[in-house]
Amino acid sequence: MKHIEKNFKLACEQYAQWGIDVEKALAALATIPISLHCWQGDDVNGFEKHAGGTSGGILSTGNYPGRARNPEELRNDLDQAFRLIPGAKRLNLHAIYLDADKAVERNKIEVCHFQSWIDWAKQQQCGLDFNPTFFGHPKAADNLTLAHPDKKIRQYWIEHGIACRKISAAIGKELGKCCIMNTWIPDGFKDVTVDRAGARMRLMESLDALFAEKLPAKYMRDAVESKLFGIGVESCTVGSSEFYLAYAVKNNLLLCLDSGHFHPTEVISDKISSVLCFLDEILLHVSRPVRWDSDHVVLFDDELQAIAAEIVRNGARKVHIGLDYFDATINRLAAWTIGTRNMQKALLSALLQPGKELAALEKKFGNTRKLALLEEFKQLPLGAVYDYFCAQYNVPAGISFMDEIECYEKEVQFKRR
Ligand code: RNT
Ligand code: ZN
Repeated sequence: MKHIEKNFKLACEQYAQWGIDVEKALAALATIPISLHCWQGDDVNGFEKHAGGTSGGILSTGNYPGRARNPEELRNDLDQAFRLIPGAKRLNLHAIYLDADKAVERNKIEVCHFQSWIDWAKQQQCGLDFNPTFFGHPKAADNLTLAHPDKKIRQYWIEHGIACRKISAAIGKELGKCCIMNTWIPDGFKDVTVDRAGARMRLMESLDALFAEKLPAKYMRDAVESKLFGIGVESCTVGSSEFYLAYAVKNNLLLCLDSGHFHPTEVISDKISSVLCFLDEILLHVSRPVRWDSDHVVLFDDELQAIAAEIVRNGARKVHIGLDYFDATINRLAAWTIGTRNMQKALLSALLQPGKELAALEKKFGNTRKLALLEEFKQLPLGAVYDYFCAQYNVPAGISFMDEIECYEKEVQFKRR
């Protein structure tokens, strides 16, 4: 504790030499919530009483012991993760994480099936986000849902989407915190596809029906998420980037940019400022692709720092930050903790940059000094400031969160086998 304060003071002095107010940066960081994705805790299985599991082109690999098997275990794990992550947090739920004692058809789910999550969120004083689940279901077996050629199947999934929007609005109302609902569907084709236009027109019609009812923006907002390809849908993804970009702009929805859903050298950090020219708000799924959309735990790497810098430069309130990865080869709680803390460190690093000075240099073609300054800031003591942020929230600083995780897995998670 003592050394954290000592290092923090030294760090403040170093940043002050560049005119940076560290306290101000920390106060700003504290207001930026990060939405933790519930699905890291159980490898995207969910708690439906019938079938379930992933499919739909996404895949969680690994068999690290201790996966949460029911809502209560998942909430216990989240409680523990929340104790290890400072700052503002939200929880992102998927429809398959319902808490019901019997099987409920997906087009029949209601807010009562999520009451235990709402109660938990109240306890945590955090907001909830929501996702309809269009995968892991017999009616999604063809990897086609809202774009399915069979009208009855399309109708089933439209009804699921509508049910989820109502749930999202009810959640937002009850918590007094707006709930972002993100729609991602797996729809696509494995091989040479001839009627791409037909599939996309069907998707557009289904979405129009799904989003037809206006719901109060105060309680819920809709986002749509594109994708490049998935396992088994390598040749055509109906909800492509161009499709959803146009659909979001036309219908004034949020666009969700997932960092794993683009060509390997294409980055979402460059897209943020482009889409914000046309949309008021966007949603991010911060993930890490390794060779493909592999959903690895988010690292403190160049792209994460670039994403965070763009969020800070474009106004943090316009960008909702969600995480989206699932790694079952390591402790799942550590996966949440490491990824979320990395996101915060990247935001903090951006908040501690001399933004105005850098922009001014760029404007007058002072590119050499700009580059030198950006590189200089890489060696300022960011870690000392982040440790202090943890201490402010009474959260373990540095690597010490791992001691708690190792203790928790021994006492709780490993006993689940
Ligand atoms: C899939 C999308 C989607 C899912 C979650 C579980 O490629 O990224 O966001 O990961 O809805
Ligand atoms: Zn995603």
